[in-house]
Amino acid sequence: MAQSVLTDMHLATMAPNGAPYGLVRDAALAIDGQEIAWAGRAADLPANYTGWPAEALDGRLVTPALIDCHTHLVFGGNRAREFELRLEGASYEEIARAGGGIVSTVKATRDASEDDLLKSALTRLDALIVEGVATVEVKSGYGLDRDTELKMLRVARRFADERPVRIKTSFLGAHAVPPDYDGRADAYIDEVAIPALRAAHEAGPVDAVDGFCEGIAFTPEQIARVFDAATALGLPLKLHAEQLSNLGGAALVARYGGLSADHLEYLGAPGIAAMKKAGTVAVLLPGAFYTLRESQVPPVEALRAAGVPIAVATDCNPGSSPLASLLLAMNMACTLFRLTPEEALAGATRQAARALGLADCGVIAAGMRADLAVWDVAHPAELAYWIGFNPLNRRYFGGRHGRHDL
Ligand code: DI6
Ligand code: FE
Repeated sequence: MAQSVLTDMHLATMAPNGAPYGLVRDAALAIDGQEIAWAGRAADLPANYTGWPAEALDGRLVTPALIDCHTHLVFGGNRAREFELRLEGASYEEIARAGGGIVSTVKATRDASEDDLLKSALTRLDALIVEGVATVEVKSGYGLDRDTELKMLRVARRFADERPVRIKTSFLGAHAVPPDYDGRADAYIDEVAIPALRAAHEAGPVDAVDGFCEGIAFTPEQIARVFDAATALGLPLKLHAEQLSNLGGAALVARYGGLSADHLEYLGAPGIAAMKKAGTVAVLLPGAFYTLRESQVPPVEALRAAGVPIAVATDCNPGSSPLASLLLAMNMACTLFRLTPEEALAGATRQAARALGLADCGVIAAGMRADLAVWDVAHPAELAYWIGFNPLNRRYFGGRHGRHDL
C-alpha cells in the first residue's frame, strides 16, 4: 500500500478543533494506503513519517473531498421543454398534475437501456468529480415499477466501477404515483413500492430508503408504511419533506430515527424540535428552491439555534434542480438561505457524511479515508464565494490522486 506525506499546504480539516473551518496553517498530512495516518502542523509531524515520499502542494488549501448527499443522477431524457413551459407561466405542480413532471421522466427512464442511462448519468457524475466530490448519494424513483427501480439502482452502483467515486444508493419507490396507479396511491404503495423495496434490498445493496411526502406525492400515512417495511429490513431512512407545503414529514422521519429530512422550506417548529431530538440532519437543496423560484426560505436561523446539523446538496434531477455543481449549491445556500461559507462547506463535507450515516469521511483526521480536495484558493470561504468557477487543483480518492481523476 502506498504511503506518502503531503506538505507545504494549509488544511481546512472541518473537524471541530476550535478554529473556523478546523483550519491548520502550515500543515502536513500522512497517507497510508486508503487512510489518513496523521494530520496536523508540519512542525509537529512525527519522525516516523519523515522518511515517506513527500509531495509539496505549493501553499494550496486542502479540504475533505466533497460529498453530494442528495442526487437523482440516473434518469432518462431531460425536461428542458418543461423549463420553457414554466417560463411561459405554468407552475411545477400544474405540470406534474397534467402528466408532465416526474411522470414524463418515468417514461423516458423505463424506455432507456441500462447502458444509455449509465452513459448519460456519467456526464453529470463527471461534473461533480471535477469539483472534488468523492462520495455521491444516488436515488432511484424514476422507475416506479419493480424492474425499472432495480435497473436504476444497478446503474448507480456501476458508477463505482466506472469512476473513482463512492456511491450510496437510496431506494425512492415512493417518489410519485405512476399513471397506471392514478388515484390509487395506497395500492401503489402496497402493490409496487414495498414489494420493489424488498426486491431491491435482496438484489442490493440498498443503503437507505427515501420518499416524497407532499400533496402531489404521498401522505405521511403512506410514507409511514414504506418506513415500516424499510425498518423491518434494517435500512436507514431519509425523506423529501416540507418542500412545497408542511405535512409534518420532518417530524415523521425523525420519529423513525431517520438520517435526514431534505428540502424543508415549509418546516415548522415541531419538525425542528423532532429533528434535534433524533439527530436528523437538515439537507438544504437550494438548486430546487432557485429553479422553482420558491420564495419561502427554509428556517435556517431556527435550525441553527436548535443545533440541527445542516447539509447542502445539489438534488441533481431533470425537473426541479438540473444542477450538477455542488460548489454552486454551496454558493446558493449562502446567498439564498444565508448560510455562512463555513456552514456551506461543512454542509458539503462533515454534515453530508452524517446525512449518509458515514463515519469515515467528511473531516480530515487520522483514521479517516484519504478522500481530499486540493484547491487553488487562499481561504476556504472562497469555495462558496466564486460563482461558476472551479478552483480544484486535484482530488485524492482513497489516497490516490490524478488531476481531476478523469
Ligand atoms: N422533490 C424534488 O425536488 C424532486 N423530487 C422530489 O421529490 C423533483 C423530481 C422531478 O421533478 O423530476
Ligand atoms: Fe430530491
